[in-house]
Amino acid sequence: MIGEGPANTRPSVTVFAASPDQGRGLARDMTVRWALEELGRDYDIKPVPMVKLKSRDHLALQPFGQIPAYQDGALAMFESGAIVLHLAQHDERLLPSEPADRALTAAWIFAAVSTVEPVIVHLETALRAYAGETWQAEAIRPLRDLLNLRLCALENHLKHREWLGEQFSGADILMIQALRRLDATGLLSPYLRLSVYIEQGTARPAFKRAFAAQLKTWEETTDVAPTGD
Ligand code: GTB
Repeated sequence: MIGEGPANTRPSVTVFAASPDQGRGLARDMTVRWALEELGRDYDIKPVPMVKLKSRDHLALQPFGQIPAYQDGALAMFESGAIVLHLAQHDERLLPSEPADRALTAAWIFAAVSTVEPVIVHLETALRAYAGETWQAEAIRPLRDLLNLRLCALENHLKHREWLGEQFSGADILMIQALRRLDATGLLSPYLRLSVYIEQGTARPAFKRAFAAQLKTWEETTDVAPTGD
């Protein structure tokens, strides 16, 4: 543990009451759950029904009306990347203490959320929006090209190393979760090293515990009718 870490408090994470990913662990609460599991921290979940996402109460926690939001004692924050960084800052298991490694790992955290993930999300959005259109392939070409640039760069970076930095870190959690969103698209198939990288991450006991927990949430929690703000 480095510096003033989270004490003996029990954090909570907002999650979809009924995730549209149907338990595939693709919604971003999975990222936070995985980080917490790597640290062996217990946590509560707060399921939010879809109709409550834009309620005043939830907007006070997450200004964009999204999940996840994170609370720990007096601390309340949002953005999965920032939450992982917050958790990692206090623990070498997710962010090394050696200054150069630490700075580079932080760079990879930002690369995951700002250089790689947005391209994946924009492509997903375009695939959905243009589904069934004869011109879909042409319309998404610029996004596919950009995605391939990003994936080639990552494939090359990982060619001779196990993880993004010198050790497994919060950056790998964020990057692997972003890449997992491509699973069903087939777009990862030319990238053999990236496929193995995802397998390495998802084989970790902490990933498996987080995955099982979010699946249980999906199986057990039903979305409920609105009751007003
Ligand atoms: N930048 C924010 C962060 O990293 O925390 C983005 C948060 C975000 O996009 N949250 C999504 C959300 O709350 C859920 S994770 N959306 C509701 C809204 O915006 O109103 C994204 C997601 C949703 C569904 C699937 N799926 O079905 O496979 C995968 C990922």
